[in-house]
Amino acid sequence: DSLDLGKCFEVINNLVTEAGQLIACNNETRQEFELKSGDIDLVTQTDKDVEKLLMNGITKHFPDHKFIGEEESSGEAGANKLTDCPTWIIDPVDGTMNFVHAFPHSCISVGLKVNKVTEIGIVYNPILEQRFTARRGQGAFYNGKRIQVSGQKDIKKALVTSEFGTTRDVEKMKVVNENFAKMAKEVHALRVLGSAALNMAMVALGAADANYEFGIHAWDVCAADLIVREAGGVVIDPAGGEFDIMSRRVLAAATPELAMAISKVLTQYNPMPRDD
Ligand code: LIP
Repeated sequence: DSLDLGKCFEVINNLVTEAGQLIACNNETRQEFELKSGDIDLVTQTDKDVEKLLMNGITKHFPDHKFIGEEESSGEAGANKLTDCPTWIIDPVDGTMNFVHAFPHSCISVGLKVNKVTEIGIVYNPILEQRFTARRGQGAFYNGKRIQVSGQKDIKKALVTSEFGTTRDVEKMKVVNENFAKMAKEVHALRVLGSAALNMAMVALGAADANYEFGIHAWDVCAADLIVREAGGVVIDPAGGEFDIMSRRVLAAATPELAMAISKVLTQYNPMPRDD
């Protein structure tokens, strides 16, 4: 029987509103965290609680749906293999470091893939009440209003975002710093705000013109990839090829011209292992 995507959207839109309360209200416990892959890769009880609330809520309505989640992920090779089954790709708190510091720029990021195609994307910052939504073929929205990318083609006039990432690995940091130095010479402005999903949402909104990052995960970018494309933007691999959600590399831009101009400037990096 066919999947009712309208119902899927309604269910997840309500669930992120509910889960958002856990993020917006957790001022007392927000500073407590555990380390994941290293000393700047954090997880809080809120990450776990939000993920549980979303997964339980989805399972109640759609018992046969699958999940790929940031905290759910076992880290085993193949654990995140994407199949044709409806699969919810979830980051319960994207921007956990911001959350821990009360920097009000964190979000829930949820994408739904069916037959490996993203049908629904929601990026929701409950602290500032910023909700970005998209359904495939139906446009992108910010708090219910249709949005569009800036249309910027000129790298010299572009506001570009990226991140330092969640590892201090020496090789990785070398490339990150090299790219910041190179980009700073080319672009109008370079910004580092601490959430991969919100960086891309800002491209969809037309507030930023592009975002790139090496080291992101599928759950950081699944929802925002659809939101950017539905807002008229492009999402590609930083080397210029097709975007691969499991490759841990992303370049989102307002136009293909800008994406290619940035791609040419970037020193490329291939984070290992892949997400799948
Ligand atoms: C992180 C982002 C961070 C980015 C990392 C990672 P987390 O997500 O917020 O800005 O650099 O690649 O995606 O760990 O906070 O969910």
